[in-house]
Formats: sequence, structure tokens, C-alpha cells
Amino acid sequence: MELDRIAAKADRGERLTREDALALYHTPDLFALAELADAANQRRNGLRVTFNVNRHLNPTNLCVNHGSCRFCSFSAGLGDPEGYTMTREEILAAVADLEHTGATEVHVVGGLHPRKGYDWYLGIVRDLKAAHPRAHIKAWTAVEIDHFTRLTGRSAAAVLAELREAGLGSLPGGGAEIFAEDVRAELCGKKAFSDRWLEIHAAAHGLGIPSNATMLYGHIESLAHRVDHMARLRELQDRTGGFQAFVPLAYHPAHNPLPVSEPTTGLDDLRTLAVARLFLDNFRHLKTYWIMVGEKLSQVALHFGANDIDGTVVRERITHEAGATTPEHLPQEELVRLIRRAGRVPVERNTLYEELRTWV
Ligand code: V47
Ligand code: SF4
Repeated sequence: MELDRIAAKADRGERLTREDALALYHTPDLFALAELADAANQRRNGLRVTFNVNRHLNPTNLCVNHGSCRFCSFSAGLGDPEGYTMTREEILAAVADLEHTGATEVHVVGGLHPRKGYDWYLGIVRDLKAAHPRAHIKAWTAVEIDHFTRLTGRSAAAVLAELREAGLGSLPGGGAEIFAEDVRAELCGKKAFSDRWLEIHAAAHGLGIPSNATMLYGHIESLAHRVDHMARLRELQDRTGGFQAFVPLAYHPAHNPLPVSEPTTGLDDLRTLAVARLFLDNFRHLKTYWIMVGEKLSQVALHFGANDIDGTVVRERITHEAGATTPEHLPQEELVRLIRRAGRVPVERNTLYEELRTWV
């Protein structure tokens, strides 16, 4: 049987093909798929499940691509009443109690502001680092980095090196969406092309800046498009080894122009994680983002190949503007409880996956 053949390959540590990944997506035996993904995860990470104590910050929602990224419910155009741009003081005030809450990371992403120059973005990193020297600043997606290269006429490597100098520690994985060019053209025609997204992450890895990778799924793409997306990531990871984690992002359909009205189902969310664990054999960490799939499903995801839960977060706009009904914050104790009750060992980590505390 197809699944047995793929299981034997996975057991031997043999790389799965795109066809194998599609067969896994189509298998009716969800529990056998879960077992395979869980075994692959446990070979890599044992029973340990990591989380981090972090804070999300979205300094502006104004974006030159407003309206053209049709899945985005977060952005606004100049003059829109719901548009906002935080001042330097507001940004610092939003994270003023960072150390007090035990947070070790600030995750910073936002819109491509129509009026602000690169110095504004660079200054945010510099200010955050100066105010919180021990915190890890994970900032700006490849889409933002691409925007900075256009604003400055400089290379991605030059911009990244300067940002690192200012205090940037790593890149988040956003902006990847779906790499297949035809889907991307329909989803977000104006935004950095797939090759450019990959090129910018390669440039970061070349400088020793680690990054994450995401995939926005559950909209107009096919399962083959998802597998193609993961295949391109696997290929880059073979070359650089610079990706820390893969984070599938479940599409949320409210308040945006994309003509897709249904959210993803729990089974699709779980299947996507399991296929990712088996197909992305060179990614050590697979993150379930509870903000998008819910706390309870994230707990179940720990038996479908995920070994990492993001995070305490505190305030989240991108998914909540698109209709998410999850809270915006989970206290650390709740993450520990969810992991423990899943029969796993909770471990607090920092952004670089160094272990800070274990709950035995
Ligand atoms: O880039 C936008 C996506 C991303 C919607 O790197 C949407 O550790 C669902 O990248 N429905 C931002 N998703 C979030 C992100 C992320 C989150 C957690 C951890 C990490 C990490 C990265 O959210 C955007 C875009 O791909 N997004 N609109 C929507 N309607
Ligand atoms: Fe702007 Fe990012 Fe939203 Fe696109 S997805 S409109 S680039 S904020």
C-alpha cells in the first residue's frame, strides 16, 4: 500500500518526493499519517516541545501594497481612518515592560509605509535594541527587506548587514505566501517575487542571520502548489541550512478582497503540519501558530509532527483583522499546561532555540 511504501522510506531516512508528499496529503488514514510524522519528529526532537516568551509589534499598517495583496486584512492606505503609524515613543512604550514579563524576543513586522524611508525602519531596530539590549529583535520579512533595497538602491546583503549592526538578530518567515508564480500573481501581484523572497533569505543566511519560513495555505492554491512551495524551501535549506523553523499559516478569510469565504479545517491544518514534518526533512523545527489554528488544535498538532508552539505574543493584528477568534495572548503557564497535558516536556527557548528552562 502507498502509505506503507512511504512509511518505509521515512523510516530509512530516505527523502520523500513531491509525489510522496501529495500521496500523504491524500491518504484517508489520518492517524497513520500522524504516527509517521510524530515518529519523524521524535527521532529529531524527542518528547521536548519548545515555546518562547515573545511580543509581537506591528509599527504601521499603512502599506503601498494595500489592496494588491488580496488576502491581507491588516493593511490600510494613506487617508484610511483605520490606518496607523506608531511614533517612536509609542513603539518603546508598547514593549516597555518586556523584561518584566520575561519576554526574550520582539517580533516586528508591518506594512511598507508609503512615506517613511528606510531610516525609519532601521531606527526602530536601533531604538528597540538600545532600550532592550538583552532581547532578540526578530524583524522585517523578506518583503520589507526587498522594499528597503528599492528605497536605498543597495543590495539585500548590504541592508541586512546594516540592520544586524543596529541590533537585528533574525528574520521572521512572513511574506512567503505561496511561491507558485501563477497563484502568487493572483494573490499579491505587486509583492516581491518568489525567487526574490528566497534570494533575500539566502543573503541573510550567507551573513549568518537565521530566518524562518512560512506558507499561507487554504485559499486559492492546490495541494500541489503547497508541495511545490515546500520543495523550494527544502532546496534552499539544502544549500544554506539557515532556516530555523517552518511555520504553516492557516488562511483567515474575513475583511479582505480575496473571493474565498471558508477558513481552513482542523484536519487540513493537522495534515499540513504532518506532511511538512515528513517532507521538510532538513527543517528541525516545525511550529504550530496557535493564534491561527487555536490553542486546542495546537496541542493536538504536537502529535502530528510539530515540536514548537509560538509563543506568548500579547498583541496580534494581522490574523485578528482577518477574523481570528483566538485570544491575542497566552500566558506562559498556559503554554506549559497545553504541552504537558499532551504528554510532552515543555521547554522555554530563546529565538535561536537555545533551551532556557525545562519543566520536568
Ligand atoms: O506575512 C496575512 C500572513 C504573515 C493573512 O517567523 C495571513 O516565526 C492568514 O509571518 N490569514 C505574518 N495569514 C505572520 C507571520 C509569522 C507568524 C508567526 C511566526 C512567524 C515566524 C511568522 O501572515 C504574513 C502573511 O503571510 N497573513 N494575511 C490572513 N488573512
Ligand atoms: Fe502590505 Fe504585507 Fe499586507 Fe501585502 S501582506 S498589503 S505587503 S502588509
